[in-house]
Amino acid sequence: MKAIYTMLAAATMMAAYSCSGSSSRSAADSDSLTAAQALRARLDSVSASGKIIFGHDDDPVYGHTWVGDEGRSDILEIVGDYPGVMNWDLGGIELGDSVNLDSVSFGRMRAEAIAQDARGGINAFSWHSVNPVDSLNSWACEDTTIVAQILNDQTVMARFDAQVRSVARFLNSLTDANGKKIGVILRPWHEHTGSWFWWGEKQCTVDDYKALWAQTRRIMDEEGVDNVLWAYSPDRVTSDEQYLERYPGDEFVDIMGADVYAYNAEKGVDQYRKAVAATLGAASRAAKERGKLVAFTETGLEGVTMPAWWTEVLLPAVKEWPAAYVVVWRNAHDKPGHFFAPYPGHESADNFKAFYSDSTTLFARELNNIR
Ligand code: BMA
Repeated sequence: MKAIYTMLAAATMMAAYSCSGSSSRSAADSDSLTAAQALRARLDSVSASGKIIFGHDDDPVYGHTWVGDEGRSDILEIVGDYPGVMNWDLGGIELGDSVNLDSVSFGRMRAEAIAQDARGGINAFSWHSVNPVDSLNSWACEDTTIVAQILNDQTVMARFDAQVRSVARFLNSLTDANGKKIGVILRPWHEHTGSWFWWGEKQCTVDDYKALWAQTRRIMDEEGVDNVLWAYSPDRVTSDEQYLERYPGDEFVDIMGADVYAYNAEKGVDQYRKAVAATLGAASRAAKERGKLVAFTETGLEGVTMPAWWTEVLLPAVKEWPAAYVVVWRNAHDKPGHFFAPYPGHESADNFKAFYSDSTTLFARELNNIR
């Protein structure tokens, strides 16, 4: 499989390099690209334009006060447009469940991801997977041997293999109206610079973390997954060295991401700005050296408790640290204070309209014109 993987990597690199010379490709050109390469070319065009795509987790499947309706979205109801990126979480697919850890059915997720692609939007996937040792959830991190067991214990490796294959099957099933696979972003083993997941910093060694990526990729390649851009996304770091300490390697990663949350409103803004500068700054520098994309893979202020957060905090941050897209986390319907985007009537909704109108931000409608 090494050979296939190397060929894929080389093809991706070629697409990346040829795209950097011209910011857009003709439709005829894009027919010869894999779905992943076409998505890479689009994101390169976005980056070259200096704009940033706004994204929201689980956007059209539930909002602050509703769940399961069709054709709804808290963002749509405020600005009349869908987010350009939708994030989805695959946690639970490895158990064979029909719904994910937040009760979103995988059938609906597939349909919404395909609809998002059809409207010109982009889909990203995270994976809060259970561990393959005792099936405890991602946050159960007392056992610091899980990753080592995946790599060294045949039985655990076989279970892990099956888990990754379940993700591969889902990603391979994302096809458009012509039966062609759609290009998506996958962001496995995220926030590994923290220690709150079983793949976290205190839960595995540097080498084992890198090997986890290599195993994941090997299995996905075996399954023929060729429609994925891979995103690496440390949580906040304080140095470029820390950002790259567990970087699995250029052959495994297309997007240098950063997950940085704001912890409270006014008081925490300075600290947030510094954390964004350190982490997204590290991502930018690493991406520039390696010819990769940059993305602000997760951010937000829980409860958006600062009415002008969008134009006074997030917008300046992404203008200072350009990235292809920025994703805010979900608007939970069953946890009243757990939301990261506004909803109609929320005190930051008007400010979000100004964020939407800013020439820097891209939502689905405008993104549809960037091909
Ligand atoms: C976390 C929280 C949880 C959720 C998980 C996966 O950040 O939002 O409530 O289950 O993400 O989406």
